[in-house]
This record gives sequence, C-alpha cells and structure tokens, in this order.
Amino acid sequence: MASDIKPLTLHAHATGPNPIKIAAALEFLKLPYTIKMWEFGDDPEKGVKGAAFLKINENGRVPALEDPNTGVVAWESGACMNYLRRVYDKDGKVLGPKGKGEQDIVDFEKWEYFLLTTLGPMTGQANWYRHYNPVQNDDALKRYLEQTERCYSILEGQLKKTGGDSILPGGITAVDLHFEPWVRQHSYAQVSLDPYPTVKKWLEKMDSLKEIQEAYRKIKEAPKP
Ligand SMILES: N[C@@H](CCC(=O)N[C@@H](CS)C(=O)NCC(=O)O)C(=O)O
Repeated sequence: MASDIKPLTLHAHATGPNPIKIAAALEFLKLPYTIKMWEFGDDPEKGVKGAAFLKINENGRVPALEDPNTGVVAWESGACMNYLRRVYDKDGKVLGPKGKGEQDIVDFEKWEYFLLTTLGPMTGQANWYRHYNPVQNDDALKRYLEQTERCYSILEGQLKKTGGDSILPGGITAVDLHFEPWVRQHSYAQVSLDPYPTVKKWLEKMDSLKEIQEAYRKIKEAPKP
C-alpha cells in the first residue's frame, strides 16, 4: 500500500466485538491507522453516548471510521467494511468474493448479512439477558440462546464445505472478519463449541493469522479513553 496514505482513525472499545472486524480489515489491507478508544456510557468527552462521539456517530456505537484521505466518515461495521473494500480493495483481491459471478457475490452478501442481522444481534441479546438485564428474564434468555445456537449450527454446515478453512470457498474474505470476533466471544454467551467442531477449527485458524493477532494487539494497547 502506498506510503502517502494518511492514517485512518478507527473508533473502538476495549471489549466490543464490532470494532475488531474493522481493525482486522485495515490489517489485511495494510493501511495505516490510529485507534481512538471510547468507553460505554454518556460521559460527554469519553463515552459513546456523549456529545463528542455523537458528532461522529449519532447512533452512539462503535466502530466508526474516519478517513482523512477522502474526508469520509463511516459507522456501522458493515458500512465501514464495505467502504474500505470499495476504496482500498478495488479489485476485491484481498477481502472480496473470490469468484466474480453473480452467485459468488450473492453468497458473499448473504453470509455478511446473516452475521450483521442475525448471528451478531442474537448473540448480543443473549449476552444482554445473561449479563446485564436488571431483572431475570428466563424466557428472553432462552429465546435468544436458542437462536444463537441455531446460527452456530447453520455456520457449522457452511464451514463443513471448506473443511473449516473459510466461510466461503476459495479463502478468507471480509465475511470471515465479520464473524471472527463474535465467534471468539462464544463462551461469554455460554455457547459451547463442542457441537460445532468445524467452527472451532475455523476459529483456531483465524486466530493464528498475523493480521487478526495484530488487530487485537493494537486495540488492547491503544491508549485508554
Ligand atoms: N450494528 C452495529 C453494532 C455496533 C455496536 O453495537 N457496537 C457496540 C460495541 S461492539 C457498542 O458500541 N455498544 C455501545 C452501547 O451499546 O452503548 C455495527 O455492526 O457496527
């Protein structure tokens, strides 16, 4: 990647899964970036629901991405990812679908949307009812856990097609980057990987990649808010 590219700014949080996807994409694309950490809550200067961050993302969630090379500000991990792909991976060789046919593109998008609209939110709600809801709500927890498990069994079926190498045939794409941080946090939702051996194998492979390791290291070492 050309050295005249100015560093992008990734807005992140220490534990949330969504910013990691974008850090990983920046690593795969070999783009320079700095990380600005935020805390949850509404502290005006430091919080994702505070005035300073709401100027960047009125939805008050991370990730957000600022690109001084183009002036673009993005939020929602799907929008950040697709921005990076369009601008910095024009031929799609690094993160795009491996095939160029319409079915390849649809396959890419359906797994991307499955994570963004289903596995991620179901896991997020399971986590909420397990760890944060102020009153015990066993029905809600059961519902979201069942849905999360259902997503894992669907992912297991898909990963079997590549023997756990990548979610889509042909190698790692942005789709794998979307799934990795959610699946890595499976034990926080108390989802065991024992029934999903191919998911487990894929996760081990993902977490051995230097780009993934660098993304986690940089978020861990970024200055605290
Ligand atoms: N759909 C959004 C979800 C973003 C999201 O929920 N981010 C979490 C951290 S992983 C967050 O900022 N939570 C703060 C809050 O809920 O106040 C995306 O994919 O970017």
